[in-house]
Amino acid sequence: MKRLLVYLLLLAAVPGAASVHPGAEEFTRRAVEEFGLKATQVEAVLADATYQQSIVDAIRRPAESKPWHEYRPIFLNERRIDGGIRFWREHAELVDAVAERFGVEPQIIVAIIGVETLYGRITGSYRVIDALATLGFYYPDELSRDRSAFFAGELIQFMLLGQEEQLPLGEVRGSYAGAMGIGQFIPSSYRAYAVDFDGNGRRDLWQSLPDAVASVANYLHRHGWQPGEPVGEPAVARAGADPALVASRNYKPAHTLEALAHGGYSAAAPLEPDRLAAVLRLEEEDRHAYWLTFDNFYVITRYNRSPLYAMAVLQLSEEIARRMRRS
Ligand SMILES: [Ca+2]
Repeated sequence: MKRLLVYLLLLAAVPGAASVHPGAEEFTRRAVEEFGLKATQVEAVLADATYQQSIVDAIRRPAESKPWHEYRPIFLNERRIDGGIRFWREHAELVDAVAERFGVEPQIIVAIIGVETLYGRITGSYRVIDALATLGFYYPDELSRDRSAFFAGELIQFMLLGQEEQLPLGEVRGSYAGAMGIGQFIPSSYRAYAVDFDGNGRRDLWQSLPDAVASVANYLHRHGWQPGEPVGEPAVARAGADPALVASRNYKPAHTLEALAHGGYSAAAPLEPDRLAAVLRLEEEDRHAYWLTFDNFYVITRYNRSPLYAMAVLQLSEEIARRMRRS
């Protein structure tokens, strides 16, 4: 007991108590040397950040690991479709102004906000410092890819963002992965792509709908969105179609439609044979469904790398737009 007390006293005497998280010392050195943060500030954030088992549990079972036929109904349902129509109508002036200004179809902007947060209703209840520290310092070993460095980097970005936007870091809330606000921006994206659209001098992705909606559109615009260009088209795979042409992980279009048709995949819609596309294969209950996806689809995967996510955005946007035209 006495030995423990001495140890605790020693620990308290060590400046910064860098042992709060495994690797915290190296993290702090990097934050200070490479990013110019103050050591005392970094240490205060690390001391405040708390490991959360529920965050580790959540990263172990992301929705994106489901097959398409289970993933689709999470986003393609009446609640989310109706919600999108209501959101668009209620904020039509803003949505249309942003669509025009950034050159992104309004239904795509609405659908992303719908998939991310049910139109701003669910923006996440984890403290962002807990989310990023838990995944940055305690990323579960058994997952195929170790993304701890990514999340530790985002924690540094979050501290920089806090300085720039005067955020009370310990109070900011977001998803289990540290995504924030109506459009769920991770800190590096917030810093790089968030815009102040209401002109009050701050980029506020929680309280300012103009900032949040414009930031989603700006993100897509800056990643190369081309208005009026196709996103994806249902395709038919003939018997013996080349499975090596099916994309995995990277949906950057790499083959011409002509080459894909030669390999067994063709779209029902008439499109230029030299247009580049990727082949997406989706797991339906009893078969595979195929799509040809284009550059704009790839841009949506820059928002969230899962092709299921991008397909949900595409289908939700089309359904919302279809019903808006009808009404
Ligand atoms: Ca603003």
